[in-house]
Amino acid sequence: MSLFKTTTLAAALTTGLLLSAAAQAHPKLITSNPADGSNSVAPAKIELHFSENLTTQFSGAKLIMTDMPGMPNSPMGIKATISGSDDPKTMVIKPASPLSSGSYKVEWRAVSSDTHPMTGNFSFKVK
Ligand SMILES: [Cu+2]
Repeated sequence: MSLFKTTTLAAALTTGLLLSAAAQAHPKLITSNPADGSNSVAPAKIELHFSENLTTQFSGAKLIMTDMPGMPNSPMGIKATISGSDDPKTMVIKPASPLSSGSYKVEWRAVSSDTHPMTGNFSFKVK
């Protein structure tokens, strides 16, 4: 009984360690500028700061305008350049032309050294 419990606990600890090691290799979005839920003047660029160094050739993002004044729920892709940065944990989205007033969503895909793609999104508004 007590031996079984010890074994189970050891297995659980090992699994926990493996999971946390894998989780550490998976890029998570820490912050962005503009921030999720923000409402500000049009940014010249959007910066995404991740928890891990990005493998830029497999990472990317889509910028979508989700609402514009008078036209709710009319998603439209926005032309933008996606690139890395001097900081290997940062992804930069540069819209081809200034963002007009409306609501935007960024759908990101981030790949780090272990090649597993992580995805997520956040939204912001431009006044
Ligand atoms: Cu992984």
